[in-house]
Amino acid sequence: MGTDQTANLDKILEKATQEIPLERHELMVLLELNQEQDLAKVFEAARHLRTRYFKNKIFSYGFVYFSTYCRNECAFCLYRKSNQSLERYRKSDTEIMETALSLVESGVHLLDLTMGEDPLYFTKGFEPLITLVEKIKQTTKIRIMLSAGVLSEENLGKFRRAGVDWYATYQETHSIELYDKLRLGQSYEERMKQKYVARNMGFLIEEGLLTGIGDSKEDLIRSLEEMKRLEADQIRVMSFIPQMNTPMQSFPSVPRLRELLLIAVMRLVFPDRLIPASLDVDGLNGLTDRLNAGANVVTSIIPPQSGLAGVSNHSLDIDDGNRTISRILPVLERNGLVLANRYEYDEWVQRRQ
Ligand code: SAM
Ligand code: MD0
Ligand code: SF4
Repeated sequence: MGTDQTANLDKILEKATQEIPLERHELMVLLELNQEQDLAKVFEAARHLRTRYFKNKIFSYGFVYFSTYCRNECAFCLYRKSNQSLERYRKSDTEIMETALSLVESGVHLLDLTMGEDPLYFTKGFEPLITLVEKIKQTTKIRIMLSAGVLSEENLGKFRRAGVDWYATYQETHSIELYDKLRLGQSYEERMKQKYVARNMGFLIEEGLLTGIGDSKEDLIRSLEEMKRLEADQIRVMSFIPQMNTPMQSFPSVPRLRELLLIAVMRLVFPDRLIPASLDVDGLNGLTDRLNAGANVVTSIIPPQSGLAGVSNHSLDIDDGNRTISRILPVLERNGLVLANRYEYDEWVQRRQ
């Protein structure tokens, strides 16, 4: 970078630090960075903003992928319907409850109840799941996120009344053209609309991106604008991990720095929001980099030997216990961070509701 460009980057970061909204051309400058010393400056500014809103406190989410059956054909996903090369599971109510209790006991702040768009629920109804969610809520009082795909307004309402706090459905991209190549046969509009419907019902909303799936810098800027319009409470980006026996199994990969830079840019644009560092992408080894980039929630905590899978990495770090609170604590400590208590997380959610 020449002197002028360095001065320009410093100016952009100063503006972000003062929380003056960045313009498109400024976001473009950030997204084009690839030199280590420039990235280090962006990460530092991101951490500075995180500290302003969250001090050194980090939140943590338990992940319960209770059914890997799915009626959809997402080109990037291992669990797409036509992939017959994997054994699927659907956990019983008792198993889900046991997992929920053990995660809460271990100290997570929220349970993320996730499934593929399991045809069983979509044809026979969500009543059993709604009853179970109600029971988990009453027993543990934990915050709950539902990641079950695109639900009808009626079902969303029932889950909200049963005590679900968050609704998560990631658009992956806000380029409609690219979306159509990724979420094959699924309506862009409908998926987007349900997030607004859910928000109006009082859910907190998580929006998410996949990077390394053919997304351009312009697409990413559009995504940031859509996230702003949606007023998403939690925003994420994950690197695409190629999956065997899927249409994108040989898709060329992009360097991890792209995800890290995006985490940092998200923090600059949305300083007071929650931004995950997912253990699902690079396991425990990838946690420090994501925290350094400005993330403030560790997601995809999974109890070992529970027979539960991840998504982008279906088994990495699970059975050896690396996706647990006790293993993340030393990593937080090494980075000058601590785990928040449940009360602090509840307070944050309450303020946004
Ligand atoms: N079935 C629900 C849905 O699609 O909204 C919820 C679970 S889905 C498996 C959760 C997210 O996992 C997807 O939205 C996508 O962002 C992510 N994911 C799926 N396959 C992935 C892959 N190969 N690499 C990285 N992330 C992936
Ligand atoms: C995670 N593997 O948090 C989970 C998943 C779905 N709401 C979340 C992608 O990384
Ligand atoms: Fe199904 Fe979700 Fe995977 Fe798409 S991303 S195939 S909806 S589990």
